[in-house]
Amino acid sequence: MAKREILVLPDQRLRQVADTIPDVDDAVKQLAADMLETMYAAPGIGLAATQIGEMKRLVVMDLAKEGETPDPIVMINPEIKKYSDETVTTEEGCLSIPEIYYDVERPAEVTVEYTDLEGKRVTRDAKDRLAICVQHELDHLDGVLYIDYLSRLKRDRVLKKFQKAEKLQKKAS
Ligand code: K1U
Ligand code: ZN
Repeated sequence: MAKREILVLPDQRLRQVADTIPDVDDAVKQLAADMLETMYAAPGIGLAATQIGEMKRLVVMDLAKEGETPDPIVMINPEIKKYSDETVTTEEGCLSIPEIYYDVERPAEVTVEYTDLEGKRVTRDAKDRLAICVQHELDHLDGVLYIDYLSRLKRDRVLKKFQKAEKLQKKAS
């Protein structure tokens, strides 16, 4: 396994749409293992392949709380099949937009279909934090970030902050 670098805003690779994975081969299994290691090290509760510059439709998650047994979830070619009408507003963060948190309103429950590491197509109903994390991670695969759901004012403020940080970093190196 290997820890990978997480891309940070304004990296434009975060805006690319990921490609479907044709087969669950050893390279996909290795990528999933690297992503889990990267997510646990961050630490985070989810990670999409696009966040490490791999334009593949693969996400990992672990919603187990501190002290609980780890519960890694790997979703290959995930698709949300059903959204609840009921919505919920929760605070979201993103490993590609560090140290920023905003409230986002999303459907409270979703049904997600995905291929697991054994190559089996699985259907899972998600609610609570898992439902929010699934939506956040699947958005990444389509180049969508949670700040896209904020007002233009808030989104532009976040973008400017990271553009400025990138400029300063380039100047220093
Ligand atoms: O996709 C990502 O950038 C990961 C992101 C997932 C996420 C967080 C909140 C709502 C929806 C999706 C994170 O994991 S941010 C870090 C975080 O939430 C966390 C970190 C350590 C312990 C508990 C939570
Ligand atoms: Zn994110």
